[in-house]
Amino acid sequence: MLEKAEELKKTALDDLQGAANPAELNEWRVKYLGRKAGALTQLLRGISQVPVEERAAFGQAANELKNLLQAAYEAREEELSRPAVEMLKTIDVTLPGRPVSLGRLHLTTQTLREMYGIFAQMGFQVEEWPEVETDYLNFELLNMPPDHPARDMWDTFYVNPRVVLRTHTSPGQIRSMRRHCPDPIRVILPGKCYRYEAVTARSEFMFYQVEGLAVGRRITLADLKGTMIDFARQMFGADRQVRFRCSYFPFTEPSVEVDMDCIICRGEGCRVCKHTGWVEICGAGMVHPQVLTNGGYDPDVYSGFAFGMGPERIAMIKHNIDDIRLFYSNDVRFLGQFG
Ligand code: FA5
Repeated sequence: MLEKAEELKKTALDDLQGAANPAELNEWRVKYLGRKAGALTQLLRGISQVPVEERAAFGQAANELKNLLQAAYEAREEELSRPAVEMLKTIDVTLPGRPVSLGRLHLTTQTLREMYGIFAQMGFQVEEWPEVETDYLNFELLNMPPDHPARDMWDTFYVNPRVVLRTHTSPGQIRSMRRHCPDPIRVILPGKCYRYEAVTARSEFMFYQVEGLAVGRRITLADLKGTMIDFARQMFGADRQVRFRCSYFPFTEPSVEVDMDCIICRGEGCRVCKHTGWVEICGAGMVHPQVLTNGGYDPDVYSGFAFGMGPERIAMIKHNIDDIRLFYSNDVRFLGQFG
């Protein structure tokens, strides 16, 4: 038995040198020092086979072996943890941490959310409609039958002869009216629009619009005016001046363009406002009686106003950005400046 103990000592110590990490060290501990099935325990269980006169010597040898293995185990454990301790000494834990770079919301998203917040205070809810739209809704139900000259106002991407990438969010007016009729409506309809037109500093082929629509009894142009003034003052500052210019859209009557005094030059005239003192913020008007009818509302009972704004243009005015192409060219040096 004493030879067995000697043999165990040798293999255990050899094995211990092979344990190269804490997991292997633990395996070693279980294998040799484990209380239930460890090799040392197995050896001690064999004491009954040792002649009585040799038991005391065997017991003492087994005990010494146990202490030796335990000490060897602890020494190896200390040895293995040393590199980590050494490494810790080379780290200056008093240094400030490296900043984690976080993404941020795109300027268009920020602007849209700001607009939603302002219109929500006025009772407008957000509703979204498809970007791929039928020609019927994009044009026909908005008073532009095939070959109507006003279609030229929107250079169109056709998916097929009956389906277009919507050129504006105005078809959402019909969709919302048909959804809510005969209830009163106060909604904003944001989304992407597409136009087959040359990309310039002011125009993209893909851009956002926020359509607004209010339908009910006794809604007048004064309501539209109040809504636009309130929006301009909340978005750009309390002293903003707003003016309405006559315009033409086939789906509104009367139609207007809404301008705001230039926030850069305060009406004096500068490059941003092309020296007019005013910048356009949207197209708008009273919903045409035929469009109300197409949406299911009786124009003798109901009236409504609608507007269509470009959030990129709103952001350009607000942040003095002179080129819309910066929005979607994915240059983080530009995008990182906002928010
Ligand atoms: C329209 O699209 C009308 N549907 C607006 C409307 C709605 C009128 C409801 C009456 C009632 P317009 O083409 O002017 O109108 O576009 C509206 C706004 O979209 C513009 O003022 C501008 O801010 C934005 N916009 C238009 N084209 C572009 C473009 N290519 N790039 C960026 N923004 C654009």
